[in-house]
Order: sequence, then structure tokens, then C-alpha cells
Amino acid sequence: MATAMVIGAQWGDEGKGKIVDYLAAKADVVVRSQGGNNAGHTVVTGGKAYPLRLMPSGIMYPDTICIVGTGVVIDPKSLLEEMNALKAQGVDPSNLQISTRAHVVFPYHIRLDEAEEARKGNRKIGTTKNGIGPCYADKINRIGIRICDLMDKDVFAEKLKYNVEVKNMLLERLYGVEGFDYEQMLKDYLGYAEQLRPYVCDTNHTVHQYIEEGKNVLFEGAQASMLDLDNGTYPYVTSSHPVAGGACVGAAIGPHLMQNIFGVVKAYSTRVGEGPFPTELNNEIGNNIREIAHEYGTVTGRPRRVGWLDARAVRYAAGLSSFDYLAITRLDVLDGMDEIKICVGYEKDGQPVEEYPADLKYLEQLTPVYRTFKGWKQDISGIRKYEELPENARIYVEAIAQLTGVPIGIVSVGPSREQTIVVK
Ligand code: 2SA
Ligand code: MG
Repeated sequence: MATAMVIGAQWGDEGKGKIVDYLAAKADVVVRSQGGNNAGHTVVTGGKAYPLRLMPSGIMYPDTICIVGTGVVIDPKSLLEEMNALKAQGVDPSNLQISTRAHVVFPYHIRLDEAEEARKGNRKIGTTKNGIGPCYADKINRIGIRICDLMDKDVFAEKLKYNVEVKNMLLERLYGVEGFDYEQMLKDYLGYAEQLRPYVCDTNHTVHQYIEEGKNVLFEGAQASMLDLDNGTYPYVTSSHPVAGGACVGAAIGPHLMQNIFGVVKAYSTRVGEGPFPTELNNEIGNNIREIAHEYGTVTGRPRRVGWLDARAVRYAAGLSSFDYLAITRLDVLDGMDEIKICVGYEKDGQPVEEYPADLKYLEQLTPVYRTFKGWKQDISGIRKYEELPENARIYVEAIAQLTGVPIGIVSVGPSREQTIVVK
């Protein structure tokens, strides 16, 4: 048996979907363990682009079992739309398994997410407004509704009634926005329930069974380390744990089964939403990278903030998940640059800062320290062997390994499966 895991090492959109799709070629099972349809991956294969949100990236392989695990929050309407879109493109979702323990996202979660962001004004988090935070809040508060509840009409009707009542009070009295009609929601969700029922099972059981059978299991992280609820730049984080430990809980396995943990690092940084971003480039260089790389949110279409690679943040992320390898993505985006910078650490009043600060006010006062690298000024998108990369590109990649203390496993030079260089 072998397992592998793919974790975002920055603020998201590192190209995890591409790396998962590549590694999934050897996997029998792919498991999503946290997040929801706030994730957005694009898998490019056979010249076609497939946007994925809740669906594990292994779905592109006809025989791969794809599990939406216990730690995921599921918006059934969104999942069904995604399944139908895949079917329309000729992708068969019949190998999908949905955890009985996963929590369900409701329209009141989405409206609460929107209302809370609006109320915060310029203190907003910049969420994807998919109701992710409010759904996880209900789970923590032990009033959430799980997939197994949705599968039982009577249990579901009772739980939904309670939740709609409470949420309507909140929406109408606190936020001054419209609430929801219970009967309509009940009807809609019972309809979704019947469409999802064939895929629902106890995935904790099936995951354990597959591991016992010696199958290769790939764990697919969504969002990223710096957005981790506990260890990221709180409160500008998501409401789940996109780190290796989070995947243990969300996929229901113990830590010693986690092998081959890949931290995915984009060759520069992006962040979507608010929150600190020490290496942000609010200038021509940042704008150029955004346009060359089309750095716009796949879920919301928001322009992503762009900056130099922050090796300090990646080193912190490496510690959070004990990365075995890095997968460097989008190296080709930097092809035209004369020089490229990497942030090697932060300073305060000329003194190096050792820890990654929790206090955002303090973090804002720090100055990134940069090392400058010469560009390679060459199209690398057709290169398939590490030794054939231009020397300056190899120097850049090796510096990332040295600065983060993690060896390089994969270098990606383009969106398609073929544009992948295996280093180890
Ligand atoms: P949420 O919606 O509660 O999870 O938002 C909280 C913060 O987490 C960030 N977040 C993300 N950051 C990058 N990519 C994400 N997925 C989409 C994508 C984003 C999009 O792949 O492009 O389309 O805009 C993602 N999901 C959550 C979010 O920006 C908040 O900072
Ligand atoms: Mg994304």
C-alpha cells in the first residue's frame, strides 16, 4: 500500500488540481477531506479544461474511486451541477462516494456568509460566499445537518425545521435580510437527496477497507496551509484545516499512513481575498504576472493578488504538514522575466524574525528580505527533463528547496498532464 497527499503550501491556487491529476494516474482511490465548493481546480487533459470544485480531481480517470470524505462540507445543488456538467463533457461520475458524515451546506449558510461579510465592511475576510464558514460553525456548534440526516426524511425534516427557524431569526432580526421558507427548502433538499443517494456510503469504512486491501490512496487537499483555521493568518483564513493533520481527521485515517506528502508551491505567490501578503506586488510586475498567468479566481472570478515567492511562508507551511517533497508549479509563467525575487525571511528594525507571527498587526510591520535571481528568458513549456531546464531556472528551483528545507519532487511547466517534470 502507498499513500500520497497533496497540500497547498501558500494561499491557494498553487495548481494542486494539476498535481493531483498527475499523481492520480497511479492511485486507485482519491479522497477529498476538507473544504467545499469554495475550492476551484482546473484539470486540463486531452486539450480540454475541466473545472472542478467538490469533485476529487481523480474523477478524470475512469477506474479511480473518488471519495468526498467526512471533513468536507457539501452543497448538494452545487455538487449535482458539477456532476451534470462532467456528464455533459463525457466524464462518468459513477465511481464517486459521498460520506454519510459530511455536513450539508444550505442556502441560509450562503446568505449568512454574505450578510456577515457585508456587515464587516472593510474588515471583511473576502470569503468565496459559498456558506463554508457558517456551515462549519454549525458543525462545531453541533447543530449541523449531515448527509446521513439528509438520507432520512423524518430526521432531516425535524433538523431542518429547527435550523431554518433559528437562521431566519438571525437573518431577519440581526442582519435585516430575508429568511427562508422551510417547506420549499425541505422539498428542494429531499429532491437532491434522491439524486445523491446512489453515491452515499460510509466512506470511513471504505477508506479503511481500501487501505487494508493495499490500494494506492491519494489525499487531495483544498485551499492551502496559510489559510488553515488554526495556523494560517487568522481571521483571514478558511474554516477548515488544509494541512496534513486535517486530512487525517477529514479522511478518517491515522498519521502514520500519510506518506509522500507533497507541498504544492507556485513559482510566485497569489492570494485571493483579504489578509496579510508580505510579498505583494502592487505594480507593473504583479499586473504582468496576473495577465500572463490569468490569475483570476476560478470560483468567483476575482483578480488574485500577486507577489514574489515567499519562501518564509512556505518553510512555515512545510513545518505544519511535514512535507516530504515540493511540487513547483507554473515555473513557465516566469519565462520572460529579467530578474526574479524570493523572500527568504522577514525583518523587524533590521533584526531577523524567527517565528511566523500570529499577530497580524506585527506581521504588517515586518519587512521581507529578498534574494534576487537572474531570469532564464526562454520558453520552458516544452521541456520534459529536469537537466534540460535552463541553468538559471534550476538555480531558482534549487534555491526554493534550500530555503524551505524540502526536496523538489515535481516541476510543472504548463497546465497539461504532459508538462510535468519528475525530479526525484
Ligand atoms: P471561504 O469562502 O470562507 O473559504 O473564504 C475564506 C478565505 O479563504 C480563501 N479561499 C480561497 N483562496 C484561494 N482559492 C480558493 N478557491 C477559489 C479558486 C477562489 C475564487 O480556486 O480560485 O474563485 O475566488 C479559495 N477558497 C477559499 C478566501 O479567498 C478567503 O480569503
Ligand atoms: Mg483554486
